[in-house]
Amino acid sequence: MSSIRTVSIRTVSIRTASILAALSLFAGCRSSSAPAPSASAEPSAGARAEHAITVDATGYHPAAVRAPAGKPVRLTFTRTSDDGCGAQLVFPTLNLRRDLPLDRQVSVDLTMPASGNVAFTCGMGMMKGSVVAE
Ligand SMILES: [Cu+2]
Repeated sequence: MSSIRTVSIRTVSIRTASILAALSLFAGCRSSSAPAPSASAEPSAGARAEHAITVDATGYHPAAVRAPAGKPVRLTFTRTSDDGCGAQLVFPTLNLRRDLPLDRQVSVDLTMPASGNVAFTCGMGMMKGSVVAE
């Protein structure tokens, strides 16, 4: 009986923490990035390509994803392991760097080039992944 109660309380507090984390992450993005474009700028946001990428001690999964050339794409990274050095995410050609807190989703929006790919790495350039324009 008491163990059941403990489990349910834990579940609720984890959920609350996740929500708070998501809210603070959102607020952090807003304050740290350049002025946000107007909300009406992307009427076709629902059609945007999206990929979820998991980061663990061995690298990015999947390490390569595809996105339509010249179009916006959203990559949502979740780091699931404290081993390895995935805590920082770098897009060298975009001059973009993000922290990846453990077990939290971090989304990166970018626009694909007309051809080629956009590479991303860990903070030290050891683990590598890419988005291939197609
Ligand atoms: Cu590294």
